[in-house]
Amino acid sequence: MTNELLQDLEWRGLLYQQTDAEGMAKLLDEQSVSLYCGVDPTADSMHIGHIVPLLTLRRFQKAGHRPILLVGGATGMIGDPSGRSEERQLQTVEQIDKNVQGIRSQLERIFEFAEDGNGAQLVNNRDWIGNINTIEFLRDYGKLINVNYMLAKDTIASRLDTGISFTEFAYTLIQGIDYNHLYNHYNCRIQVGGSDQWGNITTGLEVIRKTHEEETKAFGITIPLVTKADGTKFGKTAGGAVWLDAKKTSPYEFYQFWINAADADVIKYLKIFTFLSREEIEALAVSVEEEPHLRKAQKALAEEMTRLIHGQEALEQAIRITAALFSGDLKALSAEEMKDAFKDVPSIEMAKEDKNIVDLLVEAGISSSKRQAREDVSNGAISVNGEKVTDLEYVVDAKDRLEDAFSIVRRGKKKYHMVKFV
Ligand code: 629
Repeated sequence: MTNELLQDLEWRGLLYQQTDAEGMAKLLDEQSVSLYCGVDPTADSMHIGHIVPLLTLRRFQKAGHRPILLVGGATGMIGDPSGRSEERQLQTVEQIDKNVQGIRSQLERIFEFAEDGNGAQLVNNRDWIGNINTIEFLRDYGKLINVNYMLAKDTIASRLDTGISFTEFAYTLIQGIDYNHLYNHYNCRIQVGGSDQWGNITTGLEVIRKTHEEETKAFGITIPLVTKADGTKFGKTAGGAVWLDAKKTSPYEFYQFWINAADADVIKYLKIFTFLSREEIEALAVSVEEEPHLRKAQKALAEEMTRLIHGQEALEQAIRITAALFSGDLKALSAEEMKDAFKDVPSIEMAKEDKNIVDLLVEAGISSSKRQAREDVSNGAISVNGEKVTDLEYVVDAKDRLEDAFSIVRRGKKKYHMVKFV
């Protein structure tokens, strides 16, 4: 393979299946092309599992090709059965429209859009799928695809035992119509997706082939599933998926997710998710080998990713929270940052009234008895909002209630509690 872009994708481990590797390499050598990837609006935010093919599209864009981002306003009405063992719950149109908005705004942050050159373009398949009526669908498209051909697809075959509705069965054909539409109207030549999309991508190529008399030149590639060395599922934390929406996963949590990557995984993630060069990543690989305690690779990964998704300011905030938690010096943090940093620590509700520190420690269950509480305070083991409290007569009052609602109490080196005043 000589094509530079494809060589880079190969090195990054981003190529899984290809419909025609040679043909695509030749095409990319010859000209700049349009290519697409679709996202269904099943939630109002994407999560990090969605971005691998999208970032791959960005790599194509940096090499001079034109990305088309498709939001599935129509396909989202049905739901892709790929990789699912059960029928999906239909969503309301209102919900889907809301989700389309959310996804669109996230795509706008990852890509640069422009009507000309190789600027990214955003399309919604409801704009064309929504205009096809039932008879047209069955006559113009249904006839192109044999049921046997569809039954042989992994995602459908694997559902035959548990059952699949006609609706979900037909999904792959709708995605196929999309590719054909983009091939005809945008001269789109490549569809990219995760490995679960192989069946849908090849259906599209089938539709294109069958609706054109001349020889067609369209391709499909899939990207491998991101795996973890310890065998657990990538992209999940105790709190669930890692979302791009800052309201669902705060930039600090997002930063923490990446910084916690295992040594055995971090170089692979740098290759898949960042735009750092091969030289930079290889230098970081040496660092993981020779000075793993510095966690340089993890820091680079967390910085690149947080900056990409949330911007420089949010990255700096995440670094500030991380440093404050590490040193125990909370005074540098705003109330907002405190809330974010301590989202997962045990929280206790108490009545909003002024309270002696010893009583508070006992009542909140932070110290096991009054005697213990006195000892803790005298020993200097207790701090409120990062300020050490050694006076047994200290009263926790309005000045200690951040946003008039909570205080962070620390006992010992690392045991944090959030006391919520209600
Ligand atoms: C119409 C819809 C198209 C082309 C694609 C689509 C969406 C596709 C799908 N994709 C997943 C999704 O939306 O369901 N049928 O959640 C998801 N995708 C990103 C990757 C994926 C895939 O957005 O392709 O493999 C996850 O990594 O599951 O004309």
